[in-house]
Amino acid sequence: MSQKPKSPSRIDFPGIADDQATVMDRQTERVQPPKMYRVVLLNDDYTPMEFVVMVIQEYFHKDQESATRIMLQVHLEGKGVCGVYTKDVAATKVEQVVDRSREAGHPLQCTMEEA
Ligand code: TYC
Repeated sequence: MSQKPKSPSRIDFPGIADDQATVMDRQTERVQPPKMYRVVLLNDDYTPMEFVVMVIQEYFHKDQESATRIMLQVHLEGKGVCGVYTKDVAATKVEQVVDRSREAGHPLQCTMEEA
């Protein structure tokens, strides 16, 4: 058999005649960039500064200088952004930071907010 293959730009839907088919608007087919989320540390009076710097280095891949700058921003202004990620990645970071802090006996708070 040497049938010409169907054009890839058309799809047959069983039971729907061609003249009843609705074609999606081109724009609605476009993939949207994912929403992004800031992972934020909050200040408290008890978590040691060195622990916060270590957390920022370990989970957000900052060098000592950037980590110290972010920690001081949180300490002086109440909160600071450690990074911006897709939803799942941000949620995982929040969980890891909170778990690590509780294991160490510190009340450090970490949250995410839509960017
Ligand atoms: N304020 C804390 C202290 O004086 C340090 C600290 C910084 C705590 C940042 C939390 O997210 C934080 N030991």
